[in-house]
Amino acid sequence: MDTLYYTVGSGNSFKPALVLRQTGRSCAMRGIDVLAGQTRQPEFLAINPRGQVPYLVTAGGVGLGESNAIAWYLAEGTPLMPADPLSRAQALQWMIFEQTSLEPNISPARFFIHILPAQRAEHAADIERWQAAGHRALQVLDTYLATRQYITDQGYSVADIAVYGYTHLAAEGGFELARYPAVQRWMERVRASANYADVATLLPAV
Ligand SMILES: N[C@@H](CCC(=O)N[C@@H](CS)C(=O)NCC(=O)O)C(=O)O
Repeated sequence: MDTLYYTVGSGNSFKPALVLRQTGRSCAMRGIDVLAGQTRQPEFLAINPRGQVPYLVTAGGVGLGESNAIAWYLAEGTPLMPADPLSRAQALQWMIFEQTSLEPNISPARFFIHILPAQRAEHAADIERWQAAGHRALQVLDTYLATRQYITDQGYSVADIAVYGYTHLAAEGGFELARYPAVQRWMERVRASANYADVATLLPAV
């Protein structure tokens, strides 16, 4: 059986976990305590030398990192994977946008506001910068979603899950999502998808 290493509360770990849930694939789940430094310990570095979660080890012993790559792999051959070449390319386009414009801004702002608030003051300038860049990315997403239901032309897919991963946690990073009505309507559609479950349910505390 595959094994997914995850950490509690993480938008990145949430993505493959939701794909697993919505495809019904079975997978062993192993919680790693990032705040306690477990990703930097020799036991975990022997599994993933990059020291990050999520990380998938397949039943055949092959390791796979990067949340969107793991989600993509798990979605292959299921209704969550767009079938036609253009929709697959659209999915990749927005999954790369997620990793380059949304996640790098929403995730650290959320980390120092919501997860480690004791360090918020010393990162105030960074938080301001992350929020400004994150808002620009959310505006791009809102404009895109204003005229469509889902990320690709083929309906709900792995790309929606990837983009939703941190977008739906953005309020915890100080982002006012009321500014993005199309994003809000799309998030409602994601939450209404079959077998949806939230972060707390999918990523139990270690
Ligand atoms: N681009 C990576 C980012 C993964 C990442 O930043 N993981 C964090 C938790 S959300 C982590 O493992 N941090 C622990 C560390 O860097 O030691 C992905 O999408 O999977």
